[in-house]
Amino acid sequence: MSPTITAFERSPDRGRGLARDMRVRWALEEVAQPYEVRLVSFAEMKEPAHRALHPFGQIPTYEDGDLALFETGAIVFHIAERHAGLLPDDANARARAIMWMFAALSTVEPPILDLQVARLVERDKAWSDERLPLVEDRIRDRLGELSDRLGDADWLDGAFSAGDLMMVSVLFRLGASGLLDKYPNLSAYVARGEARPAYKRAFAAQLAVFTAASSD
Ligand code: GTB
Repeated sequence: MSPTITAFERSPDRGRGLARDMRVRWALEEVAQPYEVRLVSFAEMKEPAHRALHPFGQIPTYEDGDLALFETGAIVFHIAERHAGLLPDDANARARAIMWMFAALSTVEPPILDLQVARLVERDKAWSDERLPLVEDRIRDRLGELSDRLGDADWLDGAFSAGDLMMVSVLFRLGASGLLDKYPNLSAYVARGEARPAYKRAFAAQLAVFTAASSD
C-alpha cells in the first residue's frame, strides 16, 4: 500500500509549489516511494474527520497503514528514516542532517512566515509600515548567517540530505520578495534544489492538481 497525503483541492498559490504538501511530495519522490493524494477543500479541513488526522485543521497529513502524521517536519523525518537517500549512514552526519531540518523549521522559517503575515494580513494596520522593515531585517540577518555557513558548498553538510530539502523548501518561499537576491550562493542553492529530478516531479504533480481544478 502506498502512503496517502492530503493537499489543497484548490491551492491559493495556483500551483506555484508554496503549499507545504510540496516538501512531502519532494521527499517521497527523492526516495522513489509512490504515494496517493487526497484533495481537501478549506471546509473539509475544518471538519471532524480531517481534524482527527490534523488537530489544527491543516494540510498536509500523511497516512501509511496504522500510522497517521501531521507536521511536515515529522513527516519528512519519518520518510527519511524509513527509506535510503535522505539521511547519511554515518551517525554523526545523520545527526547533523537532522539538525539542519530543525534549523530550517525553527530558526529560518519563522521570520519568513512573519513576512507573509506582515504583507498579507497586517498590511492595512496603522503600524504596518514600521513593522515590515523590521521583519525584513530579521530575515536578512538569518540569510546572511546561512550564506556565510554555506559558503561555496553545494549543500549544507556534504551530500544532499533531508536538511537541504527542508532548507530549500523554506527559502523557496522568499521567491518573489527579492530578499534572496543579495545572497547569490543561497539563490544558487535553491536553484540546485529545484533542479533535482525529484523536485521537478513533485512540482509537476502539485501543479497538475491546480491545472485540473482550473479546467473544471
Ligand atoms: N507547521 C505545519 C506543517 O509544517 O505541516 C503548517 C501546516 C500549514 O501551515 N498548512 C497550511 C494550511 O493548511 C498550508 S501550507 N493552511 C490552511 C489553514 O490553516 O486553514 C501554508 C501555505 C498556504 C498557502 C500558500 N499560498 O497560497 O501561497 C502558501 C503556504
